Amino acid sequence: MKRILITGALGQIGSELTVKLRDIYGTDNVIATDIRPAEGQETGPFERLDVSDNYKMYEIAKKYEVDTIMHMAALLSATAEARPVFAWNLNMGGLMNALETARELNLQFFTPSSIGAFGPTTPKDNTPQDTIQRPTTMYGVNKVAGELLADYYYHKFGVDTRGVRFPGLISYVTPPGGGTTDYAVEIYYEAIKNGKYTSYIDKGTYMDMMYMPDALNAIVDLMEADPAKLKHRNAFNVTAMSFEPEEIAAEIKKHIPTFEMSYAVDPIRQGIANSWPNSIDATSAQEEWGFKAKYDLKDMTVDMLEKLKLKLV
Ligand code: AKB
Repeated sequence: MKRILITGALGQIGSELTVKLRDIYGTDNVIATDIRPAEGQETGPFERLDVSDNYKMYEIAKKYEVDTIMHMAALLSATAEARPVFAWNLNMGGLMNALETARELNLQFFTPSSIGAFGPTTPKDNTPQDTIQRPTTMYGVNKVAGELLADYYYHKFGVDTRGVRFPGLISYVTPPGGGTTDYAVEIYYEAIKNGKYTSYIDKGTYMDMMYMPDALNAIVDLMEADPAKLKHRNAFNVTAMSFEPEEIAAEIKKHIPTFEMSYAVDPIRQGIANSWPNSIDATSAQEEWGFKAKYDLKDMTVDMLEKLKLKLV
């Protein structure tokens, strides 16, 4: 049985991860924290925590006697590009505090990396697990540094650090904010609400994506995996699908035939997307801890539209 502290628990991943972990390990064994107030959304223990406050993070972890920390609080790629100094301080400072808390209290540790850890000189198709990582965004620089730091804490201090490189995550529960892949979430909301969507990512731009239930299973499976089988630990490539805007629009049209797609490309986010892979290779995750995604674009679209209709209409 685990007892887990989550940072960024009101964010896109954190909000659903909290519910999933409470289902598995029990409500009181999952301590949700966020810089924002929960405002009645709490489904169990909740504490306000700014991840740059190392003392408070340590105190909360100690008070609840957790054995695991899942550090989800971070700025996403587009926001980090707009505020690079703030992004460095928050993403790296928060990560260091979480790693230090894990070291001092001997906690198992998870934090997500991203396809953003790759850059324009990385092989674009079927991007290998171990390859060139020279990202050209602040977010990418943070993610590569984070992968290396987590490896360092494992090798130097024996902290049980684990992580994945998430692709764009799609969910009907909590919308993402400030990411480059967010278009693939917005498109479903707009399809239901207005029957049309203007994409800030251009046609022909392929990026990896995954449906949230698969992302949550990946976190749980990796954290439960036999450590003896893990050769990589930090930042396994994981993916479920790769598509470009025309393909997701075509899939939506199968259910909403009048759906219309147009384009107003945002040069900043398009530039970020152009620097990322078209598709990544998840073989190491499959071999080392049995990663497998259930949802492809077709199944995800059916589920997203069904759930959003209930939520929005
Ligand atoms: C983003 O677009 O910034 C994130 C990511 C792929 O890490 N969704």
